[in-house]
Amino acid sequence: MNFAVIGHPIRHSLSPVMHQANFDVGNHNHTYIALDIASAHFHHIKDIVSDKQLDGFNVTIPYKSAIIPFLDDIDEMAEMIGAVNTVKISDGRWTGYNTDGSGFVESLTQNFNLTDLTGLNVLILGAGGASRGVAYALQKAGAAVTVANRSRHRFDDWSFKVNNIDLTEVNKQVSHMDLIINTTPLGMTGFDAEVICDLALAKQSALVADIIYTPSVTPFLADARRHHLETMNGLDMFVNQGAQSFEIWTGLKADRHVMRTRVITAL
Ligand code: SKM
Repeated sequence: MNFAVIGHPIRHSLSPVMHQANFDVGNHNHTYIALDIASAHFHHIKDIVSDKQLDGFNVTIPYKSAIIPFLDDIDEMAEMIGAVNTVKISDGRWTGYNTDGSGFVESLTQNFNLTDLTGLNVLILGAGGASRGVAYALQKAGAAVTVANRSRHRFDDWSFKVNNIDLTEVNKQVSHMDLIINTTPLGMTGFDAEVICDLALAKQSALVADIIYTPSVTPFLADARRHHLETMNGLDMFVNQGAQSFEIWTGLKADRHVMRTRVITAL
């Protein structure tokens, strides 16, 4: 089978090496390429995909919403999030899924041993596309989610309800949060390193996550560690979203361990 990741730019993507590692260990003869499509050509997506004879593909920035009008079907989670990162092609029909949020939720079990999220108080910093996926998946799993953003307008086009607050309110809410997640690009290599939440106010049992994995310890996670809080970065979310895509495409279990090791080597 043939797969790809579609985005622009796409050179930085670790999806091809990560998926190849899983194909190798499973003795699969599949291919996985990175396809850079400039926005002026995105409307040719159907022809590009059929030319490459793809059986499925991942979608990354900036096309996670733009792909939706080209789909024949969309899974409930992807529809609510308003973003698709996985497309499965079967008998010519395109079905869209979102594995980013569910990949994040899966990583909570792996890193924090968190299985039952019912009633968990979660604070999410940032209201971009990634935040939407993480917020919806957590809410669906039973967590009580609060999302903080500098501009409240960002919530206008969310298709599900979430408790939303202004960033200036964050420090009043931190003390009763069980899980605090950064989904802003702050702290990513090449971005501002500002920490926008005072973790000195967090309870001692609070878990702190960042969806960034370069650097592996963001200033936010370093701050959490200084306050002796348990932390996790975005590496497992990335691995899990890819593993879940493979599982949607093939119905087979992906080898997360091999995929993770390959990504760490590439980093
Ligand atoms: O959602 C994922 C996407 O499936 C692949 C990706 C990448 O290759 O960098 C990043 C995320 O957007």
